[in-house]
Amino acid sequence: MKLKESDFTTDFVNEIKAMYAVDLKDTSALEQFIALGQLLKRYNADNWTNTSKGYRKNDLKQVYYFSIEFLPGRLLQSNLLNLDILDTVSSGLKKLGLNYEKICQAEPDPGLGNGGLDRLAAGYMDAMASLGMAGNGNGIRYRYGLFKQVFMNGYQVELPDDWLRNGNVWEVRRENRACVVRFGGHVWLQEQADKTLRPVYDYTDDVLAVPYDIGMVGYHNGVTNTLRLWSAELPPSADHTYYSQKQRDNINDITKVLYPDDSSDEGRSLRLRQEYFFSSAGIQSIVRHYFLEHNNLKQFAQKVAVHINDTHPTLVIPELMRILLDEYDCSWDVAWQITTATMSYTNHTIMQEALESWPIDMFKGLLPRIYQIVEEIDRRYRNEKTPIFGSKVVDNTAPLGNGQVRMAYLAVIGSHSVNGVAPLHTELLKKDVLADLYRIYPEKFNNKTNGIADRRWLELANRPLTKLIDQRIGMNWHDNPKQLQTLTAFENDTEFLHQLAEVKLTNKQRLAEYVKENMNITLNTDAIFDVQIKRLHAYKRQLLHVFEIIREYQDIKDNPQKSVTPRVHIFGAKAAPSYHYAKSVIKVINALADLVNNDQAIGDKLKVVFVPNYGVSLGELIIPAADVSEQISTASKEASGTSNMKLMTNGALSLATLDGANIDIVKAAGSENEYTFGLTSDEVYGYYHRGDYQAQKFFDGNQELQRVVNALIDGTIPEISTEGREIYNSLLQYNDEYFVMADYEDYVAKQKQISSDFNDVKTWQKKSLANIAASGTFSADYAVARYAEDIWQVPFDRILK
Ligand code: 26V
Repeated sequence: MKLKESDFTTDFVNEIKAMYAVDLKDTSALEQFIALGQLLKRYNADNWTNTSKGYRKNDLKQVYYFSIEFLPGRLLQSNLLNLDILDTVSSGLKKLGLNYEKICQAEPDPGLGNGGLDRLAAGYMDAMASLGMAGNGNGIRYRYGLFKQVFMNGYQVELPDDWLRNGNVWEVRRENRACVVRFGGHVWLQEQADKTLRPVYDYTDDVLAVPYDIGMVGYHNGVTNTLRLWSAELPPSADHTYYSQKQRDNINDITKVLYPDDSSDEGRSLRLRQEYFFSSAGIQSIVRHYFLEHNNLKQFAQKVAVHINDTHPTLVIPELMRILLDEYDCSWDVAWQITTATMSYTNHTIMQEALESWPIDMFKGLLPRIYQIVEEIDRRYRNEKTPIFGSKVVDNTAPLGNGQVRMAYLAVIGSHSVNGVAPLHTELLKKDVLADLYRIYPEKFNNKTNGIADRRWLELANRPLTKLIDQRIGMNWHDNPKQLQTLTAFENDTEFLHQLAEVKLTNKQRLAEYVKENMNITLNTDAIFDVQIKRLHAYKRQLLHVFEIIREYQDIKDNPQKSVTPRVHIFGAKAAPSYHYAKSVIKVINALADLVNNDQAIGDKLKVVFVPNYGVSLGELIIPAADVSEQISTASKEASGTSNMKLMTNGALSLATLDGANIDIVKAAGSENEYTFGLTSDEVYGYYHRGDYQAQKFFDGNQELQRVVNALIDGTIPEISTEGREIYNSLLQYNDEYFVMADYEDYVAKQKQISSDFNDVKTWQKKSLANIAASGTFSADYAVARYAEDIWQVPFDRILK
């Protein structure tokens, strides 16, 4: 949009006056942020209305991306960037004597997700709007987001994330679009005059689903799509229904708090209620919207695509069936044809523990009509497939089995497309996790490698690098990130490589200031900033990184005179509150940090920083400052990873196993520009098949490793006797489930190589440049374009080169 700076400052001052009735100088940064958000919403109101009107007028096919979590990050800067008024607004605010940075930081970062599929979903919302695609998000407006992490005596403590305390300036409550979602009660089928059966519901618990819409602003294209988040409320009691306190609590609880990703916990009926709540509300609103422009169901699947982001929204399948059967009198076959043609599903993990299933008794009690429909899906599936594939295969893949409703199987059976998120992951789905279903429906399976919101992670998070790139190759890459590739022309340009190093230093200084201010640790910005930021999980192997730190520590202590390349090891990671092992690793890292950071003999050579409360905003600070990107999961376990892509585009070199999208990163940037190590996925599976992995052997064969592992239990690291022993036992007594011992030697060799290579600044920066240049292919714009073309069949108007 066009905006004159002077118009902006006048508008802003007026907004402040209208909202707070005080002078500008008497407002807080938070108030300034809220006023600015309000003003932007007004500036953008026509775009938002015209976008949805345009979709309706042209009867465009719409995508509805269902995800139980969205992790959008702060929206102020990205809205300013996408509206093309970032410079005008920031300089206008400066003219008014205000601190633009502070205003940005006053925005609460909504933590409405755990970190994997949810950040991906938010990035895809941005990409859909930026491609000019009719894409809508559908999720839950949690009153409390993912817990806030603090450390007390090195232990993780979880505090509530009260992100809505001051309201959410970006949202619009749309009470007139509310709908009722029914739980429990009894359902019976009543014969109608025309002999058809209709379900009748008695004694249901009704919940009102109220949508809150957030505008998803497209990049420089005037498009604003909608992310719709549902909130559970008491239904209006026109008939003076009485609700007990318990009933009120039950309703309010549905959207009260986001579940942390410990989905191995079975039997959480509240989670199942959350899943049906937003699936049902979303599908009801889609059907209602469809019938604004159509008077029969013939075109439904040509006009609507529903995407199931992991299994949590799988109940959209029986819910759409329910509406088509019960409210529109469709035959089963017609309803099933429409439903499967509409639905598509992404799987995000091969971890068995995370494959959702619900005990039938719980499911039936909570969702009696939906259960009847799932039963019928199951019955027809068995009837159709058993003669062809035999009862063993069909038993293993049917929606109902072992007393459970198996969500992933239901999702595959009820969709026309199933995708993994990196080539290796998709192959493993076919060969292992969903192998029997792949035999039955080979045509449904496809890969869609993940992508990241590069405008957020590069243009916004790393302004100095963006400026430098713009100076060299112009701005075309902002629309077509693959054009970053043209940067390779400068791979031998000493001046440019020097400037790249300067940019990195600036970003490291910015991070060092934060760490000094918040953690009182002084960082040496000449050191290698070695970064591992992701959830804490055994398979992600933060422990292997810990081993390297112990090794470096012991090496410096043994050889005080030896010259070393200084290192700063940076961690950011939340552990699920009930994940005992992960919490032990956190304690160990914090104890190790205390030991190392306070040892005079270590000084500047080694520091360990565990930044508490890692999330999108901290990522924006840490990622641009990274030299090394730790992507060290056990091969085959990380479906894709996306921090690997974010770090790559900011010029970090990957230290990586051949897992998930690391494989594709190495391919794109060239293996000479990354550090790969460790068992391959085939080797890991080889151990599984033979059953002959022996951690003890690796331990016995390597004295250095023995010393490192013993540091967990011999008092080297103070105050970890319980946690250290527990981890020690997980390795030697329980045979090291994630092959840490097997990969140790190779990992350490690559770490040593890094320490040596880092000193050759020019060669290092050349490698860094190769990463930046090759990173454009991992932009979410391309990923979403592939979904649009192959799965959703929806048009978009940005031309991608
Ligand atoms: C994993 C596990 C592992 C063990 C115990 C319980 C549990 C619960 C949840 C999960 C992961 C859930 C799905 C998820 O977020 N997957 C992540 O999706 C990202 C986007 O596709 C992908 O980059 C990550 O590799 C993948 O872990």
